[in-house]
Amino acid sequence: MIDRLQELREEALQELEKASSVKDIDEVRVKYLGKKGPITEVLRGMGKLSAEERPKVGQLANEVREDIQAKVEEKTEEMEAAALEAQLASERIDVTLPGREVKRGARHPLTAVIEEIEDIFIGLGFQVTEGPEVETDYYNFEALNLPPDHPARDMQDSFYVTDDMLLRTQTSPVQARTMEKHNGVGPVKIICPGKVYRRDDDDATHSHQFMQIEGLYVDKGVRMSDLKGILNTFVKNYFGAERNIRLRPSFFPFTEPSVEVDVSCGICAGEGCRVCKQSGWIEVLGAGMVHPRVLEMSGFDAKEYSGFAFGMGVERFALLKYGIDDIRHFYTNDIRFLDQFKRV
Ligand code: 2U9
Repeated sequence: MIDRLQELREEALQELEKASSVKDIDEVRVKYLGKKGPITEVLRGMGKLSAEERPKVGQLANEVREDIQAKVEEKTEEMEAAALEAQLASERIDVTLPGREVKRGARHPLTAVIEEIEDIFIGLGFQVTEGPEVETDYYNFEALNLPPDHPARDMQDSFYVTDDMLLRTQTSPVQARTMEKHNGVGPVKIICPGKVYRRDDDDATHSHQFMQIEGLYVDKGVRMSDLKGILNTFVKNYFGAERNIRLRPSFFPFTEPSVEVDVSCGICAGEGCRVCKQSGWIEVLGAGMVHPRVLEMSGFDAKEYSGFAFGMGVERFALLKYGIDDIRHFYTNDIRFLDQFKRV
């Protein structure tokens, strides 16, 4: 029995030495020290021994158990320490490495320009209003005093969806709808930014889809001088305090009188250069006093109320501010172009 116990100890210790995982170790422990294991079996046979041999075998059996148990613990600790070492090594952070760049997006330049213009007009008491891009013929043309035979209503110039519906050619229908909702009661003081569509061949200065911002102020006693004051303040805020405006007579079906608004050239300060084609002025806006017929059609009494309206192309404002030479850059989404607006 003594030989058998010593053999078992040798075997167990050898197997533990070979064990390569905590699971292996546990299997060896169960195999030798478990209730059905060989050592327990040896102890069960001790009844057959003489009184002299029994304590010796019992003592040795305890020693063997303790030796195996000690080795199990030693190996387990070793394994756990090695596993921890491996984990620490794999998770090591090199704090001296340079940081990874966080990719940052940028507002699209047209969005940046729209938001800047909105902020200026909000500061002047206007509210931002939006409306549908697919419009009825009524709101897009008729309510704006564009007679049925007006060239702008030509199928060749607009994108018609049905006989009566089209992609809006200007944001003016939003103003007409807003006036209608006011039921003839002022004030209406809004700006309407958004996409508009016209059948055009795309080139450096034209696009079949572009952005407009239009404004409308209707109340009792609104005058041309109010229009001039608001546009002067707006232009100085957007382009710079040193810039001036001038108004030239023009014609639009929805305003009477109508004007074209120029801003003094920022390159030559009015002296004349290539940018302003030697004139010292750059055309930036159309505007005028809302035609009485337009007021009436949207439910306002033109004897009581008057108003001014204006319109501008957002791309043009962006081109002028950032010195961009081709409107198509705004729509081709070349990342090298867009990246330049990260700080805008
Ligand atoms: C209502 C009444 C009047 C809006 C106006 C202009 C003049 C104008 C152009 C500028 C460049 C369009 O983008 S562009 O091609 N716009 O010249 N727009 S007055 O007048 C309105 C609008 C709505 C109810």
